[in-house]
Amino acid sequence: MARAVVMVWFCARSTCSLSEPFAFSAPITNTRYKARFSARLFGTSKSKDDMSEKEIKAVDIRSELDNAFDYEGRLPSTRSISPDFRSGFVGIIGAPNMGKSTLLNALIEMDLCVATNRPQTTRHSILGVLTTTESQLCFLDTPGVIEDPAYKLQEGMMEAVKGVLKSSDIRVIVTDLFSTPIPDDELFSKVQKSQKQKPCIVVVNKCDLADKVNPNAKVNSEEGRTVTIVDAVAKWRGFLPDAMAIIPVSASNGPNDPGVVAVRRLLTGGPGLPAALRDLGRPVPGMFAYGVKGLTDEDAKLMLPKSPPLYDEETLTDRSERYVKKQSLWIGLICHSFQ
Ligand SMILES: Nc1nc2c(ncn2[C@@H]2O[C@H](COP(=O)(O)OP(=O)(O)OP(=O)(O)O)[C@@H](O)[C@H]2O)c(=O)[nH]1
Ligand SMILES: [Mg+2]
Repeated sequence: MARAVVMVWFCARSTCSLSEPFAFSAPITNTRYKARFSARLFGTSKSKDDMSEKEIKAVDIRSELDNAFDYEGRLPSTRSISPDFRSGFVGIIGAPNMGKSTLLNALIEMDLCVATNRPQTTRHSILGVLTTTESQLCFLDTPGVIEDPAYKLQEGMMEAVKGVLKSSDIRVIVTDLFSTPIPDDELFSKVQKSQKQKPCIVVVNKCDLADKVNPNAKVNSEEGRTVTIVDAVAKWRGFLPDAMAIIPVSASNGPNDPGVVAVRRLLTGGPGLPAALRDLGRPVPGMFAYGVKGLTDEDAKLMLPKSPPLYDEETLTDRSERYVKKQSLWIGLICHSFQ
């Protein structure tokens, strides 16, 4: 219905512009053109009695459009929203192959993004929406950050990451048990510099592998690498002292992994964040910022701004149903071929 109204609106616009060409005396900017065009077309200063049938039709279509869409063309929610409702964008950022897409799928409990062991599987940012009764998280999965983009596609991918870094209200930095940031990485230093202004949490992923590596391997390991959860958390606390939390996670265990549950509750502002953190086992030193012993639902709520939902509560992604089906097929094929 909304699409049909838009079509009619465009037709009305083009008919008017063809039949009533403008006689502008001076070159005008696109903005001025639009302002004069819409003033002429919709004639806000005119009463309906002075309008032609075509103008009245245009005004009616415009008010129908205004009623159909909320700000920025998004569909308004039909349910009543509490004034304490929170919503915002959560950027999922990290080096290639850390498990960003696996984490997003686990957080929203949906196979939205393809996750493979091939680095740079994700090529553009993908939106996944999680709506609860009190908040809406708009997750943005991003391509893995690389130091020196070698070709145009990679440059574009890094631009996508920069965009997400800038526009997200919360940053989730995903690393794995073994990795530390690339020294002098431009994007990571941006995160470091703004960690006081923009809430950030670190996910130390692939913790299931902790039992499979020799803890003494760190003695001979190359500089910066960690192999235990304790070391990884301590190291990341050193890089990001103001990070709200550093959570050990095994994203490939799915939506009910205790780490995934803790991250979800932290981002939604509870309920039940302290219990979820307790379920992680004995607190690892450095999980919380210096001097902080634990986090409450109220602490977590401060991360997201108070705002009505940005998307209709039925929205799960900005991708089409066809895209999601294709992803599931891909995931199925990949799992099958590696069995
Ligand atoms: N063992 C283990 N493997 C994981 C975990 N999470 C993800 N993986 C695997 O790590 C690989 C990379 O996962 P992705 O989710 O595609 O990683 P990504 O960060 O999105 O990668 P890019 O999109 O290429 O940047 C896949 O083979 C996943 O199955 C985990 O918790 N444990
Ligand atoms: Mg990915």
